[in-house]
Amino acid sequence: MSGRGELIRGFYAVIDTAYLLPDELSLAASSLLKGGAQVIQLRAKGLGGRELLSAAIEIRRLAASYNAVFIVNDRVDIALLSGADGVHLGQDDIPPREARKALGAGAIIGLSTHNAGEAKEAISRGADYISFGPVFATATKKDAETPKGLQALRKARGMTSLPIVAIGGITEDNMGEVLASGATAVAMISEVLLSADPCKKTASIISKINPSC
Ligand code: TZP
Ligand code: MG
Repeated sequence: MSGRGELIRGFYAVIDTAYLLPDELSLAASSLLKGGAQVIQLRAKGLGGRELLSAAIEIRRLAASYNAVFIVNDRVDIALLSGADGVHLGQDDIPPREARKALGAGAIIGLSTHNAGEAKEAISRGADYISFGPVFATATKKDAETPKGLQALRKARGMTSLPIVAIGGITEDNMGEVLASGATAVAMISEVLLSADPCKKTASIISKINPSC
């Protein structure tokens, strides 16, 4: 393993147009970064290239100022043009090896997986980390597969040495059992973006993952 995915651990923050308007994206990113997020993904299904690029450039700038990793969901072109640290790809998106040709050897490339077989082949497909899910039921991703559960997460853990970002229905309350089941990081969208104070919510999640004493 190359180790490019080593920075993907703990809390994996996602800024998502499922809950935010385009002009709310950078303020939300700034709240989560202020709360201590060390990894931030921009997930903006359906946003046009022009608006998406402008949000990505702004979030790239914010993430850099907090020394955080910035990942763009789906779009290799937007990752390249915004100077992101990497891209997160679905099973049917541009293959990781092709994405690396565009983004360079140092890019962090994530691949979505949903079962042990996909987790197993992710290294040979050139991924630096995988996501696994949905672990639990989610209302955020309308076309999400049926929930996989913690047993399937443990099985995926046994199939790969890559960092695993667990996603789907994860909350501050259930993240402990998700991490105990082998996840390297937990991604939460609605739990944070729909909370009364996303900055404080992020800080609280992070303090539970990395207790300071
Ligand atoms: N992929 C699998 S589930 C999901 C994605 C993008 C959505 C997770 O959102 P939430 O609100 O944390 O359940
Ligand atoms: Mg995708």
